[in-house]
Amino acid sequence: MNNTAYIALGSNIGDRESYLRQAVVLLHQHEAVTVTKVSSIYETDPVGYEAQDEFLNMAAEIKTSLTPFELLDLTQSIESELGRKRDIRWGPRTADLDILLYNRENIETEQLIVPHPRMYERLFVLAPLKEICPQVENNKISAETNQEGVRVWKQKSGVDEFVHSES
Ligand code: A4P
Ligand code: MG
Repeated sequence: MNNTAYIALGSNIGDRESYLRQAVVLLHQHEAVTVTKVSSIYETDPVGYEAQDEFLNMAAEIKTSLTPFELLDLTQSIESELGRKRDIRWGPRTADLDILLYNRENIETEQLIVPHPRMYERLFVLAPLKEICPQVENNKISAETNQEGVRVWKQKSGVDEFVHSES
């Protein structure tokens, strides 16, 4: 478990908070992953496609012995496990998990790009990430980062609390 990675989580259909919690539980349940920090949950206006509902977004810090590509397999299998419960083709997804950072590695392949290419333009990624990741400083939230459309929806807690809290 000697690698540190940060994952962005987003959901904009169904019980959004429940999907975020389930995704964190599924990450943590993997034998090679420990979730060490979770951010607050933010409610955010959709970026990109306008005709969709508001998102809940958050970030999680993990320790892992998985390689970046193994981690991508895991995040994609969690997305499909949670997505399978709904059947909206082309619709917004129940759970989106993006790998933001993996140690300080730079990876550029067709399958995986780390740091995530659009993270520094997106306040819905940076606001939660900044709470839990010392690498991300305020000065990285640049003039190009749109400051609007991102509000704290539920305050940060510990991982155990986050996973067990029902409300
Ligand atoms: N991929 C490459 N690098 C990575 C990485 N670091 N992490 C590849 C995860 N995947 C990575 O992703 C498409 C492909 O990207 C994968 O097959 C993988 O090999 P996807 O998750 O299947 O598709 P996507 O999420 O629709 O595409 P993308 O480009 O990740 O979309 P975005 O940019 O994440 O946009 N507005 C708000 N407020 N909040 C949101 O969370 N999310 C989106 C999705 C749009 N607007 C939003 C939000
Ligand atoms: Mg994605």
